[in-house]
Parts: sequence; structure tokens; C-alpha cells
Amino acid sequence: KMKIWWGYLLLGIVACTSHPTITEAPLIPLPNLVKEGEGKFTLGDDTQILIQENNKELQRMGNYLVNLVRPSTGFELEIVPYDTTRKSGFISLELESDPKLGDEGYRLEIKPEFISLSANTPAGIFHGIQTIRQLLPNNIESKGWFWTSWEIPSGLIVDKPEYAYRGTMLDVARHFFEKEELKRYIDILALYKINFLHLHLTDDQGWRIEVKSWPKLTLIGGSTEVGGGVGGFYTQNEYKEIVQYALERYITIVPEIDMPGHTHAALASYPELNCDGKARENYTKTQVGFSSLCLTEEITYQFVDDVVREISAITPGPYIHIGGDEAHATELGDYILFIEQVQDAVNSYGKNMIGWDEVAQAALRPESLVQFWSNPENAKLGADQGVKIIMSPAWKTYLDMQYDSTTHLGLHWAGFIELDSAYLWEPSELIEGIGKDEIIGVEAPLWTETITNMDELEYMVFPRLLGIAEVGWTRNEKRNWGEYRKRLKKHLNRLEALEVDYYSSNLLKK
Ligand code: TNX
Repeated sequence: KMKIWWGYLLLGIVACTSHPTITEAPLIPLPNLVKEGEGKFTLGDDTQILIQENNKELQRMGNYLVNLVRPSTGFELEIVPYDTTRKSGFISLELESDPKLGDEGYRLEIKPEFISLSANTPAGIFHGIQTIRQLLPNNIESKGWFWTSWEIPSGLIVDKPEYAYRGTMLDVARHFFEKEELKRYIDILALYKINFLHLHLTDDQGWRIEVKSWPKLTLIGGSTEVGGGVGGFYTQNEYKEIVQYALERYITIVPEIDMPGHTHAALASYPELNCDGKARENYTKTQVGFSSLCLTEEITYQFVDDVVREISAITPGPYIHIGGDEAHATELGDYILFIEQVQDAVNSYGKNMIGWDEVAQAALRPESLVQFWSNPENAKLGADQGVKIIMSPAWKTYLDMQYDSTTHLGLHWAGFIELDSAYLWEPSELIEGIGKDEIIGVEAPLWTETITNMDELEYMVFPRLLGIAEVGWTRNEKRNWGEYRKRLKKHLNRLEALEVDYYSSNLLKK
């Protein structure tokens, strides 16, 4: 009798953990084409990863896959060069040239005998690996060894993103987050095919990045945070390590140095940046809009140039974000001239400028980007100048907005954002005159006035960000809240396996 009971238990475990068919697998973001096949592929200790010889990036992707499955499966997969005689028991990673797949797309074929993943670029291969990851049982995410049959349902996926820029922002200025916390966060972002992480490195309450020519910025400006905690900052080496870690996951770091407002931490560090020549006291409250660099002093422009030069030198990505928001303490005319000068500085170090939507009041270069957050008129001014727009409407994408009136963290100045609201929008249909051609993508910012640690971050970000990741990746016609809701419900087990403290919405309970 006991034997039969154990047998049922085992069957039960196997049945619950693997996805029955590929179309029933709760993939997020939803791929743009999924076709069912017959049977399933089973990952085993003897599965080999076949890669093109002499391709370093594919080699690295092979290693990434090996490391990904090792802890939970206990398998040590072998990476071998292509072998055309091999007919089964492998996953092949291959670069090809198929215009349909674009820069980040991939083609994934799963058969009982083998899995074949191909793309035009290593980034496409990486996204395809994330799909394989989500097709495996949820416990592939667990840190410890787990007994199950590691099955992947057969089928074909041909997929590519709708928008080139799919980002999120973390405000490390109001509350500081450690390097290792960022790495764990980056790992989770990669699973959802997010490819930009914008770091809001400076604000009134803190300066979080070492600038060698202005050392007091971190010494004084980095020494506290909202609420009076000890703050912190990244040395340039730590920052480079974060950038590299992200790069290896095809995530570009966008560093933001907010100017000319939101600069109180700099004004506290150096008296000469203030028009009255007096250093300010560190600020640990949350009201903003009162600070400004002194735009009439030459030293301010030296400061800006030094900061932009040093940050550009340690940022391989193409963008430097210069903030430009809520400069209420600056005259509009001065503001415009200042933004144009900062743009020149950014360009002179080989980078393109991004600014919050207010910067569109200045004359922008076509390679600059405008990040829409609140004023559609500004977004239009940007688009009229031929500049592409990043869509971050506060009332849809601000991850610090409360889910509803009972949420104990966050703010609600832009409204409450439940899971359905964050999902139910299309970037190209938000502002009249700003369509697909004007939009580079979407970004969901997390401001951290009320967010003090990773648990709180996870509660506000997950699972809301998954919906926004899908808004950025999946074609509008394919998206449907009712269907997404069911998929997300099934997907929650994966977040649990990842030990993510997500918000358990009533919308997912029925
Ligand atoms: C507005 S969005 C801000 C931030 C705040 C945020 C809080 C933007 C460009 N500025 O300084 O942290 O609201 O939600």
C-alpha cells in the first residue's frame, strides 16, 4: 500500500512541475509566435550544448546556460563544438542571419530529440535562453538541488521585441542599494528580457557615484539618505563591476546625474556650487524642487564637464541621463541654455543625452532621448524635434505608486496602479501624435523615498514590472488582460522559487 501511495506522490510532483504543452507554459513576456509540437525534450546529465567553434560570445552563453541549470538539476552539462553527426540529446546555440529576427529576436525549436536556438546576435540567443529557462519547471530557479523530471514541451517559438528599449529605473539616491543587491536584481530583470537599467545616482538626498576630481560629492553628499540613514556610494570600480555584470546579461546601464535641480547633495558637498558660496546642510527629507546649481558661475560648468567626463569614461553604454526634471528653482531661459550646454558636454565625450520630459524645451540633437513622465506637451516638443521618446507615464509605470489605498509603502500622487492598470496600455496610443515611430520604448521607474530595502523593493516592483516588460516586448494585438492574468497566476510559483517577495494582488486570487 505504501508503495502505491509513494508512486502517486511522485506522479503528482512530476505532473505539477512541468508544463503540459508549450502554449500552456506561463511565459512572460508572451512570445510573438508559439506553435505546439509533439512530445517533450528532457534535460539530462548527458545533454550537450553544441556551439559554433571559435565564437566567444556563444561560448559565454553556453557557460551561462550550464551555470543556470547546475544548482537545481545537479547536472554538469558539457559544451562541445558543432557535430553534424549528433542527432539527439543536445541544445544547439547558433548565430544565423534572418532579417525577420532583428537585433534581439530568436528562433527556438524544441523536439523530443533536441533543442535548437538561433538568432542574429548573442543578445537574441540570450533572450532565447531566458525562454528555455521559463519553459523548464519553476524549480529550475531554486538555489538547491531539486528532484524532478526536467522536461520542456515541444514546439516552435519565433520571437522578437516590439520596442528596442525595455527598461526599469532604480533610485539609489533617496535610499542606497548595495552592489550585490543590484546584481541579484539584474539577474531577475534579465529573465523578463529587460535590456536597460537606469540608475538614478544623484538627488537632493544623496550622491552615490565616486567622482575622482570632486571627492567630497561622495564623502559628504553620499553620507546620508532619506530618513537619516548612513547612505553609501559606489566607487568607480564597483560601478564598473555592476556595468559589466549587466552587460553580460545584455542589460545596458544608464547612469543619471540629475541637474540643474535635484542637486542639494552636491550643494552640500561644495560651497562654490552655490550662488551665495555657502555649503548647504545634508538633506534627509523628501520634499523636492528647491535646489539648483548656480548657473551664473563658471565653476558650475567645470563641475558638469568633470562629472560627465568621468561618468562617460566608465560607461560603455551609449547614454548619459542628465535628469533635468522639476528645476523649479531655475529660470526657464537659464534652464534651456544650461541643458543645451550639458548636451554638448555629453556629446563631446561620445555619449547621447537622455533627459526627463522638461528637457524638450531646449534645442535637442536627434540622437538625444526624451523620457516622458508627466507632461505630454513636452513629449510632443521632443517628437517635433525628431527626438525619440521613452514612455514612462507616471500613472502607468511608476513602481513607487501604491497598488491601492491599503498599500503600506509608496506614494499615490499619480494615482493607484493595480496589476491590470500597469498592463492595460499601449505606449503608441497614449499621446496623440506620438506613435510607434516616435517611441523607442518603455521604462518603469522605482523612486525610493519610501523604499528602504530589497524586500520593500520587491513588493513594489513584482509582479507589476512583468506586465510592463510585456507591454515593451509583446505586440499589442497579442496582449489581453484576462489571458495575461491567468498566465501571471501560474507564473507566481517561479517568483517564489526565486525568493521574490512579490505583492499578492486580490486580482490574482479568484
Ligand atoms: C517625481 S519623476 C520625481 C521624483 C520623485 C517622484 C516620486 C521625476 C522626474 N521626478 O523626484 O521621486 O516623483 O514619485
